[in-house]
Amino acid sequence: MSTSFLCTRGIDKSNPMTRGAKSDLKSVSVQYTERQLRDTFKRYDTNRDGRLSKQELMNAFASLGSHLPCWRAWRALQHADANGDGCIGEDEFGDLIKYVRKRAYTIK
Ligand SMILES: [Ca+2]
Ligand SMILES: [Ca+2]
Repeated sequence: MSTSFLCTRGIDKSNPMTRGAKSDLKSVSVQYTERQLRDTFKRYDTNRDGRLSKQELMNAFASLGSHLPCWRAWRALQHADANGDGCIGEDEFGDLIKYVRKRAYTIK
């Protein structure tokens, strides 16, 4: 746990993770912080089993404004479901959030 959660307000303009990715958005927009994304996805664990199913992921992505929540949920599972049970468990949650952060959803 070396990640600092301090100073996460505002837009991270020097994000080294966005190599090659065009992210110059025309309008002023604010990206979700990691904290906000975690809260959002946790909220969509509607059956409270501590894991996010594909359906729950879809609902979460839809709430983030994804145009293709079904496809996005599938991609997120491909990326973060390390043990292949079709859900995002607590161990895999960090990878899920990293994946979502790269998509750079913005608060509307
Ligand atoms: Ca669940
Ligand atoms: Ca899993």
